[in-house]
This record gives sequence, C-alpha cells and structure tokens, in this order.
Amino acid sequence: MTLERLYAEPHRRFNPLTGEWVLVSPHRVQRPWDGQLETAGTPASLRYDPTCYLCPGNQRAGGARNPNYSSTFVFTNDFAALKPDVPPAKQDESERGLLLCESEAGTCKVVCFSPRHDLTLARMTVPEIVSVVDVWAEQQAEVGSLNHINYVQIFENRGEIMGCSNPHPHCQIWANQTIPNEPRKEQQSQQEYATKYGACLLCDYLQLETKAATRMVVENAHFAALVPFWAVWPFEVLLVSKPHTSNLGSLDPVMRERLADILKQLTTRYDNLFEAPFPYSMGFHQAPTDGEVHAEWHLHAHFYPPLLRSATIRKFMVGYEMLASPQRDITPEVAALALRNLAGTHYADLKPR
Ligand code: H2U
Ligand code: ZN
Repeated sequence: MTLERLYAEPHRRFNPLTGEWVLVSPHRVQRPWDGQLETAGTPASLRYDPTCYLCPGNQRAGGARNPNYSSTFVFTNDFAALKPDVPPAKQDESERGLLLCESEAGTCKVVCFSPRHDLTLARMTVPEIVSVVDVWAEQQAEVGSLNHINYVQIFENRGEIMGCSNPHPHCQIWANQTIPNEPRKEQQSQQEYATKYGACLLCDYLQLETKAATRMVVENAHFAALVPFWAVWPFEVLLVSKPHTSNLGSLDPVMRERLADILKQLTTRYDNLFEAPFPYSMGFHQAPTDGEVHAEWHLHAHFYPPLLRSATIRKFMVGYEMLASPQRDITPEVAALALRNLAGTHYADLKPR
C-alpha cells in the first residue's frame, strides 16, 4: 500500500516521545456534524485594565500590589499549588503500591510578559519577546538550582476556552521535586533512543521532517515549528531547537532572539487561521534540574490548541479518547499545510482600520 493510501484510511501513528499511539480517521472530516460551538474569544482592547490583577500598579487577589513594571514581571503565585516547605514523607498502607503517596515540595510563579494588558505573543515585537525568553532562561536556571527542585515546567494557557480567564499576557512556572508524568515519559523515550541508536531522538526526527517538509509550519536558522507526525490536537505544533540543546537556561543571545522570532511567527499564523485570538496551552519540555547531565534531552515546546475547524468549534477529548486512545480527523499533513500557507503578518495589521 502507498503511504498516500495508508494516510487516507483509518490508521494509527506512534508518538516516540511518549510511547503512545494516536488513531487517525481522515474519512470522518466528511461527517455532517461539526462539533461543539463556542463563542470566539475577543481580543482585549484596554492597554491598562484597572480590574486586572496582572496590570502594573494593581492590587492582586492575594493582597500584594504589583510594581509599575515596564517590561516583564515575575511573582510567586498567591495561590500556589506547590510549596517549598513540605515535611518529607512517604506512605503505602497496603505495602503493594495500592495506596501509595508521598509529599511533594515545589514552587509556583507567574510571569507577566508585558505591562500591556491588550498584547499577546503574536502582537509583541521580537525584542519584547526576547525579554520574556530571558526571564524563562533565568527562572529555569534560578529555580532549577534550588535543592528541592528537580523539574521546571514553564507553560502558558491562552483563551477562555482553555480556562484562562485573564487575557493579560502571562505564563506560569510550576517547579517541583519529582519529574512530572509527561516529561518523565519523554525522558525515558529519549534515554532509550540514545542508548539504542547512539543519537538524539529529536535531532533524528527533525532531520526527517526537514527532508519531508510536509509537516513543517515555519522555521528559522535555529528553530523549527511543525505539526508532529503523531499530533493529537488538530493544530498541535512541536517547536524544536535545531542545534541539540537541553534547556532554556543554556540558550545564547542569538538562540534567544531566534526563539522569540519563531514564537511570534507561529502565534501570528495561529491567530490568522481563524482571524481570531487563537487559544492554546503551550509549554517547554527540557532537561530535569536534578544535577545529572541529561545529554539525551532535546529542548522543545508543545502547543496544544483546542480548536477544530473555526474559532468557535472545539475538539473534545471524551468518550473513546478518555477510555481508549486519542483520535484525530484531519491529518497532520493537512493541518500543517493550512498553517504554512497563512500570512506571516497578523490579520489585525492587514485589515483597514
Ligand atoms: P491562568 O494562567 O490560568 O490565568 O492563572 C493565573 C494564575 O495567577 C493562577 O494560577 C494566580 C492564580 O493562582 N493569581 C495570583 O497569584 N494572584 C492573584 O491575585 C490572582 C491570580
Ligand atoms: Zn492586565
């Protein structure tokens, strides 16, 4: 069977980073029912919102007041899910791993990208995004150097549809003692691949994608954004560094500028897809900060947008997906083509005012 024919029929694809499979059902795109309708997010219009807990000078829900910051601003989450001072303990009443629990120390931070309430990564300039990348690199190194921190997770939730109620451009950092599930799976896969082939999984994968070009969305000299072969979400993107590097803290100024550039290019195309602010959860995966070398780790970011075929139709991960396996309708190749063909200039700048 040709690859083309295989891709046109129900098939499953393997995710070598997690060791999991995704079911692809391209023929289902023809079904009449289109999915759940939602209201599209509207761009924030105020440069400063007196009711926003992230705007400069405003009081937060926790009582503290934000400084009059002019670039980025980092603070410890007032409602942190993790705390540094947890007494260490581990228990399993069953002694068979049936009631296993252990204490977990950590910290949670919030990073404001800009004092401007109405901006997003797509609407910020590259130098402004470089300031954000600098904070990420700084935090990764600083938080990661703490004794009780072995993994630093940087992530951004955008859009009401993703449960983010505040449009002010910001991300969160959750850092903790143990390596969380997703990076742990990826660590195991990268380690096994390195042992088996004496090469880096993502370096090898990127080489294949560069050659194929069918799933590439945008690239620059140091980063590539592509719809991975095994993507679960319709417009999922994997952002990979071209040089083999294991964490944000080790990026030099040139790499930081190129990362800012690709972030702007990708988020601009996302917004242009449905000519609306594009919701997503994104986050960086990088080497644990447990004192080991971790040469197997290759820095990357995942973008998981929930949208299906318009700004108001979302994909739900329910039913078969909750109970058996994730599934997608349009192929990653079709999604990549749609994103790749979009203008690199933001739609809001192209429209007559
Ligand atoms: P979102 O990224 O999901 O919008 O969450 C923002 C975080 O900001 C959330 O974790 C924190 C919440 O705990 N927060 C504060 O730390 N202080 C506040 O005054 C309100 C919200
Ligand atoms: Zn604000």
